[in-house]
Order: sequence, then structure tokens, then C-alpha cells
Amino acid sequence: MKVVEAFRESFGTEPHGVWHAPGRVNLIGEHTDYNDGFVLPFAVPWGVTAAVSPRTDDLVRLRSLQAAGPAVTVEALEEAEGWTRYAAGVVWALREAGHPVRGADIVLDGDVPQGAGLSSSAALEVAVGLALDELYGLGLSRMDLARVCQGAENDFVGMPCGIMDQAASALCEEGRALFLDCRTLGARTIPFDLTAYGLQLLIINTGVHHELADGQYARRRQDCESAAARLGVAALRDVTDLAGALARLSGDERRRVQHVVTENHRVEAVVGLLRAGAVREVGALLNASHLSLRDQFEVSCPELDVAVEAAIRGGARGARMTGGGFGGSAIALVADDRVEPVRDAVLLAYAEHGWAPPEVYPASPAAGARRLA
Ligand code: GAF
Repeated sequence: MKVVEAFRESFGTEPHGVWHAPGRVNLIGEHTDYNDGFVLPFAVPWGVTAAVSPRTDDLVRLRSLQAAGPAVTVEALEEAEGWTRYAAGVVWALREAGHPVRGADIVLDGDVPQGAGLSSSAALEVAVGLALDELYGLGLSRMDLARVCQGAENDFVGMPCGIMDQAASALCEEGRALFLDCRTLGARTIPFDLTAYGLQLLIINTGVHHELADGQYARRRQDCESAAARLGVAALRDVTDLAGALARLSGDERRRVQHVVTENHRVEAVVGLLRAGAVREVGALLNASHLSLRDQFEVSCPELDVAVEAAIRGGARGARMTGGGFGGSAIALVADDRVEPVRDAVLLAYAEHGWAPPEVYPASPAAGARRLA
């Protein structure tokens, strides 16, 4: 394994083990996780592989095969920079939670397509977290692991994300989607076997990441929290009378609530369809989710909208943006015999706009985090 060779080369010893954690695609349930709502992601076949050994001091030495240069030594976690913050953050979050974690030597190798919005950062966190859990004998449950990694991202990296990406990476199973209640953290996997229905789930990587994304994410979260406070509920999950709630709100708050409440319903509807084996019927809900994210939650962008519209024109059963928005990827649910027309329609639409061609490729639900060696 490349990562083991690089470990030997960097540190002159064998790693104690090798772990892998995947990125994710969210089938539906967008911007619902931090509203205590429902999400339905699945793991993708790409992720981060980590070769790791524990240390007897508190140093963290890190190397990534995707970053030029030798291993970086992090003496004080707070001084970590760039990509190393995600790994240092996991060590920090474990220590904050009272776990007896000392230093580690870590070499990382990732193959999550860049800029695709498929959660390479969560994959990195979960791979490192799982390694440390095993090496230091912490006995964390998979959900505890996801929470620690979310804590690293929230409180160390400073990105106020919800639990979805880390939970997906830690808990997903091959051939299945993960139905997660982000309030109770109750998680169930549901068969999501596309081949049995002659379907493919295409990822359309727009290749763009609009710079405003990070600030806008925090603003959407604030809109949701202020709307919940105005409505006197703990979280938007608790809104049961949508019409009544909308009548009490205006502007951004009104639109955000409209999205979150209807999106939670859509997740439950998709779960019902998957359980009934009606996978082909999921498409309309994907389309509705996209329109809601575009018009009510306002996190789409022209590149995502064009990808979704072209995919539907090309014969997709449904399509939507996936992940946080403002770039990254769209997904399209497509019958096997429509894959080429959908791909052609998307490429043509991008060419007409004068945009660089997006990457279009299928993804099937892969396994969650695990030890490889
Ligand atoms: C990003 C966040 F990290 C997730 O927690 C989630 O909120 C998602 O955006 C939107 O659904 O991926």
C-alpha cells in the first residue's frame, strides 16, 4: 500500500495499522442536520486512508500524499495550519473529551475527487479518529466517533457543520443508505441497491466552489436558529404546523423554515419509498428538494442549477444538488439506458455556458470506516 511505503519512508518504521474512512453523497435531507432533522446519506467508494502509529510523547507528525513536502511536526495543536488542522482537531477533540490520547505519527492518502463536496474533510477526521480510538483502546461507539469528529470541525477548525458527514463516514454500510435522526442520533441503514432496479446514481462534479460558501453556511444556520427562537421551538424539527409557522415569519426566516420542514418530510417519504422497493419513484422528491434548496434555502448556484436541469432534460428520473451548496456536486438518479443521454445533456449545457466540462460518474453505496491492515 502506498500509504505504508510513505510511512516507512517518513518515519523509518512500520505503522501499527491502516484505516480507511469514506466520503459521502447525501441522497436527500439537506441543511436539516443542524435543525435536529433527518438525513439520508450513503458512503462513496472514495475516501481517506491513514497509516498510523501511537507515540509515547504528545507530538503529532503528519504527512499527506496530496500535499507536497515531508512530514509536518505539530508540537502545539493550536498551531496546526491548513489541512493538518483536521487531523490535529481530532486529537484535540479526543483530549477535550477526556480520552487519554497522546501523540501519533500519521500518513494520509486521499482519493475523494477534489472540490466535489463529497466530504473529504469528514473522511480525514473519521480515519484519524478511528485509528486513535483503536490504538489507544478508547472503545468509542461509531456515533461517539462521529461526534468527536464533528466537535473537531466545529470547535477546532471553526466550521459550524452538523453531524451528517462524520456520521455517514463512520456508520454507512455497503449497498445501503443511512437514515439518521439528527436529534436522537438514532441511525438505521436501508437497502439502496440501484443495480437491482436498473438504475445508477450519477455524481456531476461542477468543479466549482464559490468562495462565499463558508460564511453563507453559518448565516443559514443563524437564520434557522433565529426562526426557531421566534417560533418558540427548540429546533425547526419541532415545527408541526407549517402554515401557522409561515404566517408568523417573513423574509429569509420564512423561506428557511419552508425548506427545512418540507425537506424533513421528503426524507421520510424517500425512506418509505426505499423500504417499499419503489426506488424509481424517488426522483420527484429529489427534484422538489433541489427547487427548495434553490428558491427557499438559497444555497444553489448557476452551475448546480444547470447540471440539474440538463440531467432532467436528458432523461434523469430526478436530480438535485448534494451537500452544503454553492458548488460541489449534483446527483442524478438515472435508468441504465439513459446514462449516456444524461451525460451528453449535461456536457452540452456546460459547453453552451462556456464552462469547463463537469466530471460525471456513477457512485454506488460503499462501506463506512474500517481498519484495512
Ligand atoms: C455540509 C455540512 F458539513 C453538513 O453538516 C450538512 O449541514 C450539509 O452541509 C448540508 O446538508 O456538508
